[in-house]
Amino acid sequence: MKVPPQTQTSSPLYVSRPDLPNLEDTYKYLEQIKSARYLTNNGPVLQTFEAALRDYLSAPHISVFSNGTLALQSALAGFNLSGTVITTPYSFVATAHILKPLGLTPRFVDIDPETLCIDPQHIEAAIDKDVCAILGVHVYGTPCDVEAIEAIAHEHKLKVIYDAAHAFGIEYKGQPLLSYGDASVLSFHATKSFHSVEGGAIITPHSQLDEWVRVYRNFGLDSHGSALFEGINGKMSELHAAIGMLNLERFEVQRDMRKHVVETYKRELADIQGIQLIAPNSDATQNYGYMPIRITADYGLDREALVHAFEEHNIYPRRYFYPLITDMPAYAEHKQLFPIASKVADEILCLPLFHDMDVQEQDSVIAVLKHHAQ
Ligand code: T4K
Repeated sequence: MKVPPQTQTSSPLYVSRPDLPNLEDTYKYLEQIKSARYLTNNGPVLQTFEAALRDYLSAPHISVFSNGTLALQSALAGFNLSGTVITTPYSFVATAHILKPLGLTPRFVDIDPETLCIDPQHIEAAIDKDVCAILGVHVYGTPCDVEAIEAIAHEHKLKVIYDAAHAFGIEYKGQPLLSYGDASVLSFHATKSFHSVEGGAIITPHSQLDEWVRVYRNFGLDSHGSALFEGINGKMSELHAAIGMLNLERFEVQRDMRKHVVETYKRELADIQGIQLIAPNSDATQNYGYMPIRITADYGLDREALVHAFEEHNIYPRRYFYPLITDMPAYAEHKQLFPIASKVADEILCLPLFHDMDVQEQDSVIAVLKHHAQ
């Protein structure tokens, strides 16, 4: 199949195309912030945003941060852990990066070939006396095997923290996925299905953790301005909170628009030899934040050649997550073979996906994939 000339998109087609809320609505918030003369440090918009998220996510406790990485680091800091944390090599580097500054050592284990999340059997095999916690990632919003992880953690008295950067609004067996574990951490980065430009949040059932991270995110200061411990600056500004508020109102509409794009991809790609779709978990809802596919040996090109072919058409899908964290120079001492994760990392490609992707843009992506099929 020839790629017709109109499939060359005029402007670059990236994996995501973040969008701001309606400027008039944004302006109203800006006026409110301007007249309050309160720009950051747990201001009124931030407090409204936290309350709105608490309701929307049915979260027992939620604390909003300036980004997901600091939120994740703060959640682990709050448990005062020491030793080794079992985690996955198949994630964005931030998942592992937060450990060393806390004096924790990662122990990476392989993933499940279906969910692409950390495999409980490998967790179990990796437990020794040094292990204090399990750090799972709900990759692309697909739940980890939360029941098996809970059972392992219970048996070995381990904390469970979920990097839920991709899991905004997901329900699992009718419950919020974020209700599993000792804490779950969201990212509100601009490229996420729900965003506040930059931002993140910790959801936890533990009121003590919530109280502690609120102090931690503000330099560890008490109400008299004296530091109780060495905290950080993890505060979200009023402007970011305002964007978050407005995006929360638009989340479901945009999610349904992304669902339509994903369903079109799935329909069009289902019969292409060598393209493998990632099956969703039938017990979970989806937020359609990513459109991952696997380019297997039966396809006409290998994944790297396909990326180049896309680039010739001004299309930039992303290899989330390649290389594996353990194959990066920063983690050289943890390098080892993870048969499943390595294979997935070599085959994965996340296609452009955003709520207002137009038909022609999506057709151009599909045409490239069809053109290079065997
Ligand atoms: N845990 C997991 C599992 C994560 O995926 C992430 C973040 C975190 C933790 C940490 O959360 P945060 O601290 O970030 O809140 C992006 C994001 O920066 C990162 O947030 C995200 N995961 C990761 C999966 O993707 P990059 O390096 O791929 O971003 P970048 O700048 O290359 O953007 C991707 C594409 O999107 C670009 O090709 C262009 C387009 N784009 C991007 C931005 C920011 C735009 O068109 N406009 C924009 O404003 O990491």
